[in-house]
Amino acid sequence: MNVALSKPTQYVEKFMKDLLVKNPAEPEFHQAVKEIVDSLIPCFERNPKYIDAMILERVVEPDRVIMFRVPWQDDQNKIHVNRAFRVEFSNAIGPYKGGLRFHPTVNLGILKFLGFEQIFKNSLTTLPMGGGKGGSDFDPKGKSDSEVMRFCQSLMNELYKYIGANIDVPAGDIGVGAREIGYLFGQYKKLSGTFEGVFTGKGLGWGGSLIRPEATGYGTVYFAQEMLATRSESFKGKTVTVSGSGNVAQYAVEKVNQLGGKCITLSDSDGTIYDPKGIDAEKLAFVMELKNVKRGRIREYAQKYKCDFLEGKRPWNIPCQVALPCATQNEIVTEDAQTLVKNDCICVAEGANMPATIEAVNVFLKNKILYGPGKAANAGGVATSGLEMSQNSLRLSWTREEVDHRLHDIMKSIHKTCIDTANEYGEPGNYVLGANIGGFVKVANAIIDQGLV
Ligand code: NDP
Ligand code: 2IT
Repeated sequence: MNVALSKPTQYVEKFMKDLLVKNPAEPEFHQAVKEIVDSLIPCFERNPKYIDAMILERVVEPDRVIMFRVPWQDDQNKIHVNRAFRVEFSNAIGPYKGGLRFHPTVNLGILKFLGFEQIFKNSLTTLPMGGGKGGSDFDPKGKSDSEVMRFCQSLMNELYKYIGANIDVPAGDIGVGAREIGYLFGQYKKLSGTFEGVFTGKGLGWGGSLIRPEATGYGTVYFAQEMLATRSESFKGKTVTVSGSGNVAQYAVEKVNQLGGKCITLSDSDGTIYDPKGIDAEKLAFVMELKNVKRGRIREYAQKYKCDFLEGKRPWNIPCQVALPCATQNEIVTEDAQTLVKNDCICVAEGANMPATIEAVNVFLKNKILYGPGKAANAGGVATSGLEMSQNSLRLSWTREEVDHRLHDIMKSIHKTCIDTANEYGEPGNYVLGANIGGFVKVANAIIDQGLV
């Protein structure tokens, strides 16, 4: 017998159909929107005002998308042209805020997925930040420092018109770290003639915040710690698999080590290293030097520490109790999720943005393992960016302990929002529903309060 669909369900189905027609060829954006709107159905059932005010239709349309050419010259004077974007998605609750990604796969659909997620992630942090994202299909791999500098300067020659401390505040993401932020900020300063908190992730000597480099990885582990505590578990003695070997992965490993867990994998786009003895502090220092200074490949770890390198593979076949995906989107597909569950993994916390496909997420939810979606679990990075903005406004800098304490409190508060919201909607332990409704309501109410703009 066909059960009649309730009005919000029909509304969301129609909404998704229209979104696909209106935004063709943006599969990652479709995926991010679908994940959110499906879990908003119970919220719409209780609050039809959000349907009447057409909040979804308004919030999936970015305030604006800026797309531009970035011409630059390599060290042999050859000319290259890349494409860059800034998606200024929503400033309902604060200035646009979100990272810049430099990776050859970057396109508008990927940046729209990231910008859309960012709106609700930033809302969850409790801090006043809107959502945005940007980046370029530039590939920093194999480029000299001067090539990266010229590229960043050329990009900023256009981007500077659209950003500002109270307008839009970019930061790092894949391929954009301390070096790139330095060059981008320098050119912004040169063009605008102002020294202002227009970027986060700045150098510690020129307005950056202590703990910002660590914040996403630490925050993800703090969030996982809270999830584990709901089942009277902790990191102590746990075996942990981590993907990626960049900023987020490195500091996730550091925090897991501090909490008594053992990380046995790291990866990059070439493959995975599997070190059953664990990546201890000394080995992690080697990874940081390898990745951040020498800009080498993770396979060199396997050569140095005589462990396995799984060419072209991700870490999810290796048994673990906790999995921390910290590389990129859609790196966990259905079979990976099934393998993790089969191997008795009890907790997945996403350091990366949307690392699991919708089908993989459903495997986690169905099997009731602790699953922390990125917009909650990795919000510590942008939350600490928010703390950097506060310090810049105050013209003060807080100590390492102070910032770490605030970060830890924010992660606990995000966890509580997820748990409380999931309970309120009769879905205890469903962090997807908790994060999506928890993040959405504040933004939706702000949009209504501020009128039709
Ligand atoms: P980094 O550039 O420092 O590191 C990225 C890592 O992921 C590298 O090991 C990289 O390997 C790997 N990777 C990137 N793209 C791919 C791909 N297509 N396939 C396989 N491996 C890939 O970036 P971050 O650590 O900053 O970012 C990692 C994730 O965390 C991203 O999803 C990002 O959006 C998210 N995030 C980052 C935050 C931050 O503050 N930095 C905040 C919140 C989320 P390789 O070197 O081979 O490319
Ligand atoms: O995805 C993310 O939250 C980030 N890349 C960090 C954004 C920020 O503004 O710090």
